[in-house]
Amino acid sequence: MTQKTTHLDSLVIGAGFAGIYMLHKLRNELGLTARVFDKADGVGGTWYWNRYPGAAADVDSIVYRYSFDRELLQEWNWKNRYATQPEILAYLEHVVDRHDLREDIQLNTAIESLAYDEESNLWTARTDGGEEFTARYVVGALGPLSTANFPDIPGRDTFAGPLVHTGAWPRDLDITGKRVGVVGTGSTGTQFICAAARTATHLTVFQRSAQYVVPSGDGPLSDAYLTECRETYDQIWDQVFNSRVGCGFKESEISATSVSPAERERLFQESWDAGNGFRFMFGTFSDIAFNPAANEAAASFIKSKITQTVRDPETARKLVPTDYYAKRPICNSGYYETYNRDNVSLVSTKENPVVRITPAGVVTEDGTEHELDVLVFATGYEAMEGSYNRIGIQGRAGTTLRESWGDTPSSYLGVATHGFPNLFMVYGPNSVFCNLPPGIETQVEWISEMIGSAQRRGVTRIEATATAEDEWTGMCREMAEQSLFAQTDSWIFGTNIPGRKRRTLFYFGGIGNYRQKLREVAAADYEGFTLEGQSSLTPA
Ligand code: NA7
Repeated sequence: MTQKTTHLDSLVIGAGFAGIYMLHKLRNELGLTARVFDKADGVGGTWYWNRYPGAAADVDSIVYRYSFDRELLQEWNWKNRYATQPEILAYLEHVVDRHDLREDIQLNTAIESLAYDEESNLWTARTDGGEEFTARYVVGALGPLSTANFPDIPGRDTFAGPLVHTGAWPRDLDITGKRVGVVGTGSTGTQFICAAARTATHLTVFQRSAQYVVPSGDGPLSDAYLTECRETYDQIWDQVFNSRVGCGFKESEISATSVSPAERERLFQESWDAGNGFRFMFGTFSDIAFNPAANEAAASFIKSKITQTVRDPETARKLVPTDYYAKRPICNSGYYETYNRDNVSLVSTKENPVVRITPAGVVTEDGTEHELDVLVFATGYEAMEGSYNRIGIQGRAGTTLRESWGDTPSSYLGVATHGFPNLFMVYGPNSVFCNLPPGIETQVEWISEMIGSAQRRGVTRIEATATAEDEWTGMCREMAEQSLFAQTDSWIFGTNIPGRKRRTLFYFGGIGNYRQKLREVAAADYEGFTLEGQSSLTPA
């Protein structure tokens, strides 16, 4: 049987924040034929899959959105300081309809393989439904956190009730009146814990590492505040795009060790009262993530809040973290207070490890069988390379991306990797560590400008050089090593996955500097890329 192959100018994988905007750029602005593929039956990416109770953004909603559609900034208002999953999904659906993108989004379709052919200079994509597409440009908008880390605990498949990962929460799963267990206390787990405690009969938390959690300060946004934001959006985005973490607050420029202990306490308390994890880490002092003494001051403040809040001393002891305050900062409404509820219990799996899962629940080393109706894994993701390694991607000379990356995934500028011409990534390895919507917008715009420039000049092959990629990777590594983040285990360095070698997965220089670097590379005629060829987009 002859396989029918459909040719597109460009093909995008993933229909989340990145893929939706990429389609708009490629099709509506550059005039290319383009199609987005997503294995889900709806758009939204992360916000499609993460339907667990309590799922919400923990960056202020006024900047957890696209900035490019200036009219939409005036029309779409969030209700609360933080947007919930259903609200963000509704927003993304609205953007898709507003820009007439739906007809070029093919849902229920996973791309299983991608292969580059040097002669034709085209990528061939095969789907799980047996379809075949060719395209000059491929953009991976796969989401840095989309491949679930699902620990292989003995007996995992024997559990009698629903056993779910938060990143694939079933639409019909209601935990009201159930005995629920949750493994994992990252930003997902802590959100889930606060919400689940309110509806479950009993919630058992299996905690591996205690977390530093600060209040979110969530609440309704007043009309006056929303009006002010609508009137000042130009300034708001200007600040976001020239900042470090892009979360919409003024970042501190003073060292925690340059002020008196009383002043430090005052600023920590002020930030604690205002709420938000990024703000507490980057808005109070400039050096919490870098200077051990500054970090210790912030950590002590949070630890004192834990022991003041949690009534049972043994529970409080387990909740007090022992490592640096140097993971992705977390905030929530009433996290520590949740442990004062009669229906919540905490198991420290460092002290009392989980040994197996049975049909009835979870057995810990002390012999206790924790009986459960629902078992939830909030155990995070195989960050960055996980989603790319799931697709068989073959570049030049048949080399696979998996082989090329080995145990150190890398890229040039977070957007391209040597040996894989015309393949771009939104949030590939060593992209900027910041609020994701502005980070994503930055990359989508830059990639589409580069493709647009290639189109105008008759360039048909764009490829990162090995040297540029090595330099970028080395620089990201050196920068990360100056941060205390490098001294804790988390998905930011790939060390949440057992047996993984520590690797740097982010550029820690801030979104402002990152954008500056992108501007410089573009101004130097895409320095670090080779640009070749003179042919039309449509294959003969
Ligand atoms: P995270 O931040 O990776 O958190 C995962 C949690 O699961 C964390 O508490 C882990 O403990 C725990 N974990 C992971 N594997 C295991 C095993 N095998 N046993 C017990 N506990 C385990 O994922 P999230 O989904 O919360 O957040 C990911 C990002 O999504 C977040 O940063 C936001 O940007 C959005 P650990 O701390 O590693 O000891």
